[in-house]
Amino acid sequence: MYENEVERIASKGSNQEIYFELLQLTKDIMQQKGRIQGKKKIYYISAEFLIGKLLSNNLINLGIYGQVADALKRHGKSMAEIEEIEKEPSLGNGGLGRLAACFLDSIATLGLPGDGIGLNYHLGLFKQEFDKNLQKEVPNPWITDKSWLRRTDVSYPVLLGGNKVQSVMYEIDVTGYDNQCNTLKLFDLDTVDDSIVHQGSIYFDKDNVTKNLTLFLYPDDSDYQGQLLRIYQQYFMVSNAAQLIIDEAVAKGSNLYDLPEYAVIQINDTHPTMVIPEMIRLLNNRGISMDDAISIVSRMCAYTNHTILAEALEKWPLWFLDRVVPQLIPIIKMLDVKVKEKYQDERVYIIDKEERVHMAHIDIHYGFSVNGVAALHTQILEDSELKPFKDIYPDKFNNKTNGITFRRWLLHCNHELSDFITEKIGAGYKKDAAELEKLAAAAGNSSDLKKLLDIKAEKKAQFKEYLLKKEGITIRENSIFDVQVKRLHEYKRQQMNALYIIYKYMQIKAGNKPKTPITMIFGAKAAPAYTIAKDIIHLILCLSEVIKKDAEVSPYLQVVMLENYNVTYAEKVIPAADISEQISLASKEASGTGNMKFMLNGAVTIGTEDGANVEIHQFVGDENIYIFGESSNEVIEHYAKTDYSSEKFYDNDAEIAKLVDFIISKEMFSVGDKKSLIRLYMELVTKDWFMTLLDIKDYIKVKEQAFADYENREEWAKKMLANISKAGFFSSDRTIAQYNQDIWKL
Ligand code: 26Q
Repeated sequence: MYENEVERIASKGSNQEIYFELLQLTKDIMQQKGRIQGKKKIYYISAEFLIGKLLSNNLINLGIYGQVADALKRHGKSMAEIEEIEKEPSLGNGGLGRLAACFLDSIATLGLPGDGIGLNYHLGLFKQEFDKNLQKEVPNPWITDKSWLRRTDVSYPVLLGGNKVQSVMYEIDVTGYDNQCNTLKLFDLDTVDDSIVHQGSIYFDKDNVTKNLTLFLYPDDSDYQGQLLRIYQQYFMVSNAAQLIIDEAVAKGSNLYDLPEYAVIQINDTHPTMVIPEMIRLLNNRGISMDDAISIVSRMCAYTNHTILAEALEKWPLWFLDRVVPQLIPIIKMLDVKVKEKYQDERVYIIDKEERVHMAHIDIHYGFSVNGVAALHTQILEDSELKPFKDIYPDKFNNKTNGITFRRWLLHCNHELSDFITEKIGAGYKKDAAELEKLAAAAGNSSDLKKLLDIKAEKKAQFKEYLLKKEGITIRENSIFDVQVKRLHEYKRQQMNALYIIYKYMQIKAGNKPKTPITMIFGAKAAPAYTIAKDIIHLILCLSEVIKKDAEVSPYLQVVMLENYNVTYAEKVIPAADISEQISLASKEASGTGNMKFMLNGAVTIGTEDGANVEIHQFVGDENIYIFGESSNEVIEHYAKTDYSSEKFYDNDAEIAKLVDFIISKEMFSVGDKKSLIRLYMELVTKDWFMTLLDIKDYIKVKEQAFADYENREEWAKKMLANISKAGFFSSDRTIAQYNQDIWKL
């Protein structure tokens, strides 16, 4: 099928032309494929869908990637060049948004009727540029004339602060792997004015909501600036969602009382929580009593929690909500009164003493399911963070360990490895990831292990080329690639990795040279208002420069901070990694999903017992992972007793002090901003909220062990193999099958 068409397109002159014709062809094929049908449908509502570029992914899922790639090759082109034309839609911050995108792929692949509902941000997450070793944020538009978006004539009235606006719905088709299509529905307003965003700045008039509602995606820390607009966005998203869900159910024959037989809503963190009062309000407007409306909605909504950081749990002041969504206030107050009538425990109230609305509490009381995203995370929710709720509703709580789509994170980004796996165990693992287990037995001999190392070497060489072309940076392809890529956050502890670099620098200076040179690779965006996170980026960039300029050290150690790390960059760097850094303070990383992507691509993890690392550890066993640091229980106890003092570690341990002092050394001041370096130094010595100094020594120890082990190439290849063959559990197909089995019941 499509041979002639593909051939015609591949023979076009410019990459531009080829890309846009392939885009159109792919869209046409998806349109013809037909929708996944069924009485009951899952609506995955999320403020973020970090979908990444779609061309290759869609071609793979449609089963014509190979055909297109071959045709291009015959005409002297490569898929990689064509992909360069596509702009990445960065409609998410990080893990939560990327998870939503992986889930859409798996929902369609499993043939389940399910759509994503979100917002059509005109600018994705800011584009990061480095200037004088500092992060700068630049606007990041992604919508071009021809794109994956399809404008529909679906439109709903939404009340925004007393004014009625009319929405417009766009769609992006989501094709399952070897299956039919679902859609991602993104709502927007025609009145939004892109010209408000001036080049070089992301500041704009925050008051004119109809002009800027969907202009940009909020960064994941809230600087309490422009929060009203964030609430407007959330309400706009869920009001559209609720109207769409009701319309679709009614069209299928629902009398509204039986709505839960037609629709189930997964609430992705608390960002879409207002769908609960909004849905109640809409049903009530259609003549259904309040009590019936509450009962109907409560049987439709399920909530996923993605964080235990208290400061990240959404609590909006009541007067704030009153300004933006006055129509919801009576309903929220009524929901709160019902809770207060039943339970005398302040910790479970929706509206607290200070008149703040706890969004998660609405979800837990008025939804039928609450899940965490990794075993440890769910355990912590049940035992401490949400314990009062667990006591009231023991049966609502459940765990759904995150997963990733193997189509993007193996077949697409590492076809060398997936071809090798197919050769060894057949193609069954592409639809049933559990089959990857077979690889351990099928590929254990020396020549197979050698092949694994060769594939890794090939991916490292490819990445070296990419980096050179993209950023003009040259790295040694024979060095160890040690990679930490994720959002910049103190709890993820990039600063601890930086302290290790200082340690290694000093070691090399003292004559202890590593056998194999080391390349430390970072990629991370810091939220624009998160000062310490930006200071950490500055620290890493300064270290990179100091080391580069030092002729004694630079042959053995190189530090690279990738500019504008995003999904596209992840697809290039993860397959090239030898070592995966997953070093969050135990108890703080809900799950992590990068950890799974690295594992699947044969990197070995250095990590704490946190999030899904715990499960990765259980699967691969002690020999195939490097675990260090205090346990989550110990950490939780430190917080409870407030007995951790970084100052003590600093004062009592000269080796630690030496590392930290280097941040404010004359070497660093010669390339960096004194104020920023001193601020970070002070933070580490006097606060260190995420306990870097607690774990640093243990971290250095296991890292040294990992680098020593790397020298025995065959033994290392066995670790790689163990990681790949145990990765099957972390397929999002498994995760989604469990969501469906336990929660959605489609
Ligand atoms: C909230 C209010 C105002 C503005 C922004 C936000 C906001 C936006 C995004 C708060 C949080 C986020 C993103 C959170 C996130 O990505 N969490 C990650 O979710 C992953 C998927 O479950 C987990 O693997 C990670 O451990 C978790 O950190």
